[in-house]
Amino acid sequence: MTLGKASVSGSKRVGKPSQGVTRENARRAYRLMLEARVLEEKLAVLYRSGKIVGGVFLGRGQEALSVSLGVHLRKGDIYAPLIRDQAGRMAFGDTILDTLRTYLGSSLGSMRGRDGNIHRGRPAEGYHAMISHLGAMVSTVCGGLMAKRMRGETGAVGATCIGEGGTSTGSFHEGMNLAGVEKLPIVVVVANNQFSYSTPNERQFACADLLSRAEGYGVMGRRAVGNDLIDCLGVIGEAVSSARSGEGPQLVVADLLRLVGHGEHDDASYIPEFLKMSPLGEDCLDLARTKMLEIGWLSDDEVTDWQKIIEKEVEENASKVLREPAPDPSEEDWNAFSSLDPQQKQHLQTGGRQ
Ligand SMILES: Cc1ncc(C[n+]2csc(CCOP(=O)(O)OP(=O)(O)O)c2C)c(N)n1
Ligand SMILES: [Mg+2]
Repeated sequence: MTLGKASVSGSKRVGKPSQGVTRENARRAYRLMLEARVLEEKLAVLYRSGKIVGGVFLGRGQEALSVSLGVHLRKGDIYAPLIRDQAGRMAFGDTILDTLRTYLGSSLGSMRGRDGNIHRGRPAEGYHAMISHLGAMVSTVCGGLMAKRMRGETGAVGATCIGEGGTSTGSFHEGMNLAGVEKLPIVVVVANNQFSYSTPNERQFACADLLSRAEGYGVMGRRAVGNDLIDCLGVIGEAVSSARSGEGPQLVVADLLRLVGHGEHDDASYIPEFLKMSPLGEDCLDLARTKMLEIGWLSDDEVTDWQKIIEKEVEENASKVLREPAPDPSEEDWNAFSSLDPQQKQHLQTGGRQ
């Protein structure tokens, strides 16, 4: 299938590793998916026990897609994750410890206890802090890439993920249009989980297929099977390497289902049973494990060991963070940035006076 300026692929690639799918990165991706799943299960427990103030939004069912973008990025790239991207975040270097510190409001975390969940980032490292207003992150990635271009830096890719509902916003359109006009090396992954909170797709957009939007923006469009790790790794790997080699923006659309509510406060009772029972409703972790066992890229013993190691790490970190200090208003400098280098800090404290 051809859309935009390139051919579109959604074919299964099990047993036929393509660029972007190797035993090594599939194993790394699977382990990161497992880490994200176990960590998010703990976050849900902490939320229900009243230890987390604010919303908890999980990526259960979307880990394969999310991690596939994260594992193809490297140092120097820009990554702007969205609410269901714990797996991608971890692939880009986020840690179990810092995630827990952010959710539990520890002053020792990268957000110094000022954010309660998903707006954490390390802008200096290309890890953009999420803006809640949907669609806005396409523009921040475009801005980061334009800055690199103006500084003469080459070889970097910018990437972000968005839900299908977010593609209905004006910001998404403006960002995609800018990316297309400037031929920026950006990869935008649309996680089409069929619902925007409780609004189904037929109330969200009128085009038959979100992928057809790629043509309108003049960018390459690709389709991935959203809950199939091997397919996602292959399709997104190709998208990232096309963007990196100067072929311009890439729009990847992947169908899947979130296997939880919009947030932990939502029971998702509006998702019909037939969708849950359809291939979209299959758990990407189960699918990945079955396929990787089949082709000999994983063993049952390894999965059991990894699970135990991760559970221990999550439990130990949670106990430690629960004992860490909350922010102290009297010690707060109230600067807008979560982390400042010493020079920035001095500049802000002295108002630029030496
Ligand atoms: C511009 C804007 N409108 C509304 C919201 C509130 N909101 C946050 S997430 C969400 C649903 C988003 O749906 P979708 O983009 O499909 O992503 P999903 O939650 O399904 O992963 C809404 C309406 C927002 N953050 N920004
Ligand atoms: Mg959605």
